[in-house]
Amino acid sequence: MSFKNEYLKEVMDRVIARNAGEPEFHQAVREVLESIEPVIDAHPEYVKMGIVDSIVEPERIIKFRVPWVDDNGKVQINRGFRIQFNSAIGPYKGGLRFHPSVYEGIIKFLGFEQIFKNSLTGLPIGGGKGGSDFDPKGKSDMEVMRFCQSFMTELSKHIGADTDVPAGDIGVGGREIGYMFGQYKRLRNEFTGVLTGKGLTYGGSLARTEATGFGLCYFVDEMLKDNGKSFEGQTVVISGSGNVAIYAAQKATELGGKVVALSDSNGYIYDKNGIDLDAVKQIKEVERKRIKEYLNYHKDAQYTEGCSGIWSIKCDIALPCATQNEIDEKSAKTLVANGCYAVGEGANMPSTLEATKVFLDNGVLFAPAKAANAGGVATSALEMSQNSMRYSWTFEEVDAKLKGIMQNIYKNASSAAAEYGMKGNLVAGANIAGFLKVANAMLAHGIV
Ligand code: NDP
Ligand code: 2IT
Repeated sequence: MSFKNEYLKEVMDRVIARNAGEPEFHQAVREVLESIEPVIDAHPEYVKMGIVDSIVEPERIIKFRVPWVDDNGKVQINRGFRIQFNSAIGPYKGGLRFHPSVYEGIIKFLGFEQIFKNSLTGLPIGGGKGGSDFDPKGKSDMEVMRFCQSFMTELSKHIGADTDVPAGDIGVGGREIGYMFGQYKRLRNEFTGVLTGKGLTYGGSLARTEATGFGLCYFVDEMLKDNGKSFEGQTVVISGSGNVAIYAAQKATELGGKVVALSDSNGYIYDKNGIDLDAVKQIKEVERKRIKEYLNYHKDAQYTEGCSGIWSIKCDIALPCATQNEIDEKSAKTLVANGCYAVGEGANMPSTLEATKVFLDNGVLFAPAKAANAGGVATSALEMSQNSMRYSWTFEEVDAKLKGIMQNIYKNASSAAAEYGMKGNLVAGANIAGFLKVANAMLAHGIV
């Protein structure tokens, strides 16, 4: 796709030249810049003050060596990253990803997305992201602990409850957050809300574990209702079987949907009777095993190797909750051909630009990641509030706030789309609504 606005085209070209070899970052920037074209046309002050040039350039990139000793006494070296992308509306906020595919371009794309997502929550949080190419799979608890301690030894110099507050993402859950929090507390001799997603015994928020998946379903439910539909009686396919996928499956089921498939990076399971989530939680959360083990619980379910085949299962609603670019143009066309009429993105950027176009061109109700998965970080911000107050809300209180936030994001994204002449296009609406708040804060701060 090309830009009609010459200035945006120049910004895009500069981003590609300056961030060579980082296609995921280019993709994330392209989607936002295309969406905000009518805003830029209408607001010359953003161009004059260099707002778009600034917003695509991280405020700070921290990159460091992470040495640790494995169970055989051998020294291992990984790379650590924290990208503090934008602090116009609050302290940097965003997760840490531990996965072998992590490199600077992945963290940059995630950090960039986080700016707009966090803005959409309506809460005072800026955008950041971090992680490492460390692979927690197959490591012992003690190896994971030593890695997390080493990672935090460096990261602790750059974060703080009012500066930058990391959380989880792929490969980083309660266990990792606990080890990192323990190390931060020891190094700094302070007990503050420097990380979110903490355990409930040491400052975590009720409903944070469930928040991204629940929030995704609250958002999709809102979108369905606005179009005269609901989850009731619908067949739902969900990719992934991690934190986001499990709680999306739980809420989709509570709302009356039938979830028939889940996956991991090896393959996917199909259970025509509806997935047994207790079995999945036992396999994934307790035993940390592969989704294939589901067959030991349900002999009549089917397992297929390879993850992209999951999109060939006939469904009404698809919720990609694994990773970036997991739905390409071909998978999108298959979903549409099989009658899928709604897609809610739980993962970050799970649809390629081409796949997104297929959904939008075919009138699929499409809930884009920035808006639809913002419930996780929103609840992280609620955890920060509770930590500041030294107080905890009940599960019901946090869940009700989360639901209200997701309904508000839907309202704001759909009205921004309508205001700029793209009614029903939530990709454009979310990007525009997220951008405006940050851009106006940046204007107010002057050139900084
Ligand atoms: P988890 O680590 O808990 O689970 C990730 C799941 O996705 C696993 O089933 C994993 O399979 C699968 N997966 C990961 N990478 C790949 C890959 N390259 N190919 C195929 N499958 C893959 O992570 P989360 O559930 O927390 O995160 C899932 C997505 O949601 C990510 O895109 C994340 O950025 C996004 N997200 C997470 C939020 C949160 O609060 N946790 C908030 C908002 C978005 P396997 O076990 O085989 O690796
Ligand atoms: O992508 C995301 O929004 C997250 N991984 C959650 C970030 C957070 O700070 O809770």
